[in-house]
Amino acid sequence: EGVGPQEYTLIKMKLKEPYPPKLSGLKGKPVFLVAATLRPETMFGQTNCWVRPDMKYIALLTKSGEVFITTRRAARNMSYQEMTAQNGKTEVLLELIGQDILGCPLEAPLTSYKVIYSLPMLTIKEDKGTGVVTSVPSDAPDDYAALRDLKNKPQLREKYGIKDEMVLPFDPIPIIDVPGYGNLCAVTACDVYKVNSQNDRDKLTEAKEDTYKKGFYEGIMLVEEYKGQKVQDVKKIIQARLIQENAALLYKE
Ligand code: A2H
Repeated sequence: EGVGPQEYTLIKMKLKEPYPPKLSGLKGKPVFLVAATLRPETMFGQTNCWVRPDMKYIALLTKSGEVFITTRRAARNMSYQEMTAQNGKTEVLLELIGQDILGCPLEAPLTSYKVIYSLPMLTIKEDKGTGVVTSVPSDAPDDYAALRDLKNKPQLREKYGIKDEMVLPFDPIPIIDVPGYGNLCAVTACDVYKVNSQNDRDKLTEAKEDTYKKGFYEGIMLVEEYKGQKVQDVKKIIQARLIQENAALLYKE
């Protein structure tokens, strides 16, 4: 990929108790699904979290005593970035697969939905970020396509044990205006590039590149606190705010 390391914002999404059976041994401990994002300023628009049902994850003990759900690969990177209990060593509390943590209620920072759910996305890569992805369907074409698939396909929900109420009430939230593309630019882009499902990889790549550039260079914030400000000008400010509120961390790979 790129030349130097890529810096991500790790968003902490708090798992609500009671935990699913596989995680019952973690009862009483603070557990977070942690998602690597390039767009911290879009966290106002989170509608759900994505995990890949067949992918392996671990529960990692961090030095602050919190438990992070992530891939082993990312946990290793975290240990070099002084996030784990003993510097340089990863303390693994348990191993699981995505299926074990699907349909779980979560509290995520900044979004107007009080509780969101972990849902299946089949295109998550094992060698990027934490393997957990936060979903912002207003501004990320991949997220919009995958959420629309789940909304339109009852059999897909059924296959993964996802209840209607974890998906159907969650609509994209207008958080950024892109002149000419409107206030739900991922929805517009999926339309323009004729994306039919999350498996339309080539079209999604085009839609993603287009919206990513437009969002960054031309996007104007719509959310109350940052209304009228450019995405470029508030991105770092919102990232710093999330970190300061202990809702996020910096992570490189
Ligand atoms: B982004 P890059 Cl609003 N597999 O966050 C697939 N996708 C992954 C991933 C994985 N293992 N880990 C992270 N990602 C996603 C927000 C967002 C993102 C918006 C718009 C565009 C966008 C909300 N989802 O990314 O290959 C995460 O989604 C477009 C590039 O390192 C992360 O940021 O460039 C982004 O891909 C990192 O991808």
